[in-house]
Amino acid sequence: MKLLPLLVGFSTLLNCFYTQNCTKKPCLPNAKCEIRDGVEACYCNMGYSGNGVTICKDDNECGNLTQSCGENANCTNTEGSYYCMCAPGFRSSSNQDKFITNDGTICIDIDECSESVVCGDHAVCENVNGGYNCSCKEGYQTSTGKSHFTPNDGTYCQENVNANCHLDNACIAANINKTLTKIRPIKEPMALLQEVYRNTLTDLSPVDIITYIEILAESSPLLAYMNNTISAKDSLSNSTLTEFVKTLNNFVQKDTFTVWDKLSANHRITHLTKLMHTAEQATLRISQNLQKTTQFDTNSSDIALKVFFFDSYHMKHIHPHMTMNGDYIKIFPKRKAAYDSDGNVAVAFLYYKSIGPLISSSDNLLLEPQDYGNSEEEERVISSVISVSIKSSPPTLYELEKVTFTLSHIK
Ligand SMILES: [Ca+2]
Ligand SMILES: [Ca+2]
Repeated sequence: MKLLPLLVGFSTLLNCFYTQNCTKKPCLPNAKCEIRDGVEACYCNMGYSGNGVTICKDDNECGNLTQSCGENANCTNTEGSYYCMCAPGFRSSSNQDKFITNDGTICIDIDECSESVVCGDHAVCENVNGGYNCSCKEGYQTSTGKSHFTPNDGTYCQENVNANCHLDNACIAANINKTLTKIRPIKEPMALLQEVYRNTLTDLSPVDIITYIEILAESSPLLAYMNNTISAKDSLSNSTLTEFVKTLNNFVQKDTFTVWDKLSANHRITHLTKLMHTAEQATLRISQNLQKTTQFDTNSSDIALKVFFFDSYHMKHIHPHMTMNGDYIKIFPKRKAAYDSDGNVAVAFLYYKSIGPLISSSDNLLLEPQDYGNSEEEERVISSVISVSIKSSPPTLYELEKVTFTLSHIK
């Protein structure tokens, strides 16, 4: 189609100098009699093709090439001609609705957000190429459940009940029950953990955090469930522990601190404590499924777990400890005259890299320490947090003499 303007010029030239009446044949109305290269004949007008005498058929300029009008434009064929128009969501650079190929016109995205579209109350508008999206502001959700909408599709933004109900115990309880009903049918530990992981990966609200901590706490006994016929209990225990740590990490990694910050210090410390307690219980329970003496490690970005499992015959030779980023913890069992009872021991160390600020008694945990002045009652944890939990069977098999910690300051 790049040839078109050139052809128009050429044709005009011919019209000026060579138009004559044909002596032998009558030409069709959309043809002219001309002498070209010394030959007198009927020639179809620009935009038509044929012999000029019996046929002059419209050229379909739009059909010859794809995108003959350029990007983001549509081509319309007409009798003897054609025109281009910008696609919906675009406007022509010349401000003329119609244009032809290569006349310098391009189609530019319309910024609906700044020009015309209002997404409605509690909504934000995002301009995109060829269109725009409306979505709800934080704390609001669409009435239709869609993530994006356009103003005329009947969707509007309403208050997100879940995001704001952390101050209301009845609302939290209702949300926990609703989620439990959805999750209870999942009986297989890995599937359950994967479901919680998926639901806590992004876009957590304060009530999500509370709800899923409750779910984990309630499911903690189930996480250790293994069908007795399972022969590979060791490897299943290891993969359950890995999945568990990966899921826990969703709750305590630094991205979630803005969500935790929306809870009062009391709520925050209560639920975080519940999470840590659940982590200890669940890791011990899962570890007790191990069949042979084991030392197992798993890490996520903000949590590490180290598990020791051994029987009374190996007890003398196992020294449970954990070293992580310069922090160190070791436990010492009571010396006994003889390790003569049969039984086994599970020890689980959990290392939380970043949760120090979450344990702060300040209601504004995201403030830097120097920003909240000289409030002397303020308590802040300035190291990572390590816990150790022990379960022996029988319970008297492994009693502690002492625990030693070395923790470095967070810089
Ligand atoms: Ca045409
Ligand atoms: Ca746009």
